[in-house]
Amino acid sequence: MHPQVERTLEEVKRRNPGEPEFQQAVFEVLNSISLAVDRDPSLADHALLERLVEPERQILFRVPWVDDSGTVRVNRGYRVEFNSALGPYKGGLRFHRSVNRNIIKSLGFEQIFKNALTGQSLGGGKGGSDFDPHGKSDWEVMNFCQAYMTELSRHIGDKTDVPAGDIGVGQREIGFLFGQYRRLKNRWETGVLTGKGLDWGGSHARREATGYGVVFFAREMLLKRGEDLEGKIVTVSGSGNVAIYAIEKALQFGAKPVTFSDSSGWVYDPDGVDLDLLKEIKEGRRGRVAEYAERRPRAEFHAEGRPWSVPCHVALPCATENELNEDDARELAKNGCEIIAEGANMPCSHDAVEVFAQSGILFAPGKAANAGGVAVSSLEMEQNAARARWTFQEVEGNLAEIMRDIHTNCLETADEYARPGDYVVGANIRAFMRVSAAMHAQGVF
Ligand code: NDP
Ligand code: 2IT
Repeated sequence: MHPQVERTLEEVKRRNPGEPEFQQAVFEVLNSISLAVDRDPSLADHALLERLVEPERQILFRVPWVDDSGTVRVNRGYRVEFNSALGPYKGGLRFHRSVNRNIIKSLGFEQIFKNALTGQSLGGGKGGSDFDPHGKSDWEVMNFCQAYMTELSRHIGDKTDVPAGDIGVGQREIGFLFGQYRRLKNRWETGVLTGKGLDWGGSHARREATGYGVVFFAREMLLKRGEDLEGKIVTVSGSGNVAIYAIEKALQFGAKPVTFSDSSGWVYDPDGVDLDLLKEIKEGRRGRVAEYAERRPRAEFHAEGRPWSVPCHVALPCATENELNEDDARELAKNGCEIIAEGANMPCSHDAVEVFAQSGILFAPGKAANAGGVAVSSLEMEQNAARARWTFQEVEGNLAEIMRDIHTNCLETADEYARPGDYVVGANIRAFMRVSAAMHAQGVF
């Protein structure tokens, strides 16, 4: 590793103790960037790396709200505005009990590079809260969202920082957040949030974008090997926004998705996922995946373990970080898996990624493979600015092209650095070149 890069990493560890996911995210990126700095040390001039790993701004706030029994509850709210060299801070909001500063910083850091890969004018940020939406009524979720936005509204805006959804934040939450923002500002400023409903500033295909994009990307990987998705067995984890629409697009391409999961366990359906049933349970009723297995003759529900023991050609982890470890990776390799594309952010552990490399499994990191969500968010912002509404086909066509371009750019950059087929190196260096050029051009800040 280049000494300057190594020093930066050491400093990150020293200054961010007890933040393993953030350190992991920085390590993954700097490990690749080191190759570029070896070739051109001036890339690291003016403390560029030290500035890159330090968020421009971190906002931490109290969120008091009242539950259905009249009890006052207190959560923590976060927004990390990491880097705005390429555009307004952009990235999702996560509501999950595991949320803390470490998680939000790691996601915000990843987002800088993901957003750069889309080719659009987007900086990177992330936010959220340790609020747990499971088991809460709609009123409680609304009360919480209103309280959260009351503080967040001071920091965001269509030209400053534009949040969207992530785990635990879907269209219901975006609606409550947007309503409160409007109430506070008295402005129809649709570009302040993305993932909105179609009739109030949303874009066609934003709901589908991340999952569809992951499958477009995985298909590009297969096409490069002279194969296609038709007839391929696909294992998926998660059963939220990303997983459901990855399953939908895989089915449209003639593949056979056979698994999904949630925090209660996972399901294997050897007959292929019945998407209508899955949507009815997860989108319609916010139910548990075990209900699916009760209604399909050959489907199995497993409370323990993970879907990665099921033989497949393509695996799409679409739930959460570090949900696929070294042992899972060995199991996938043993069963002949050819391709892994991350729908979630950082679902594969560092050791798992090493196993993929040793086993010849092609691996696409989330910052490339799941960039379709934020890319369509940017298209939503474009439509908001122009007061326009594009058709589903137009947006989906744009998304397919963006994913194709990201795939080509990753491979081209990997080739330039003599690492053919290494999507991790390709994605990290390609994105870094864009961000670092903008930071150098705009002076020390
Ligand atoms: P959702 O909240 O819609 O769904 C998350 C799914 O993952 C649910 O099935 C949930 O189970 C499961 N899950 C969450 N945490 C855990 C856990 N600790 N253990 C087991 N299962 C878990 O979120 P999304 O689909 O939007 O997000 C999924 C992943 O994709 C995240 O990593 C997110 O950062 C990433 N992503 C999302 C994008 C988007 O546009 N939404 C864009 C790019 C990446 P349960 O139902 O039990 O909670
Ligand atoms: O991780 C992600 O890219 C997202 N949650 C979507 C971000 C966005 O701004 O659309």
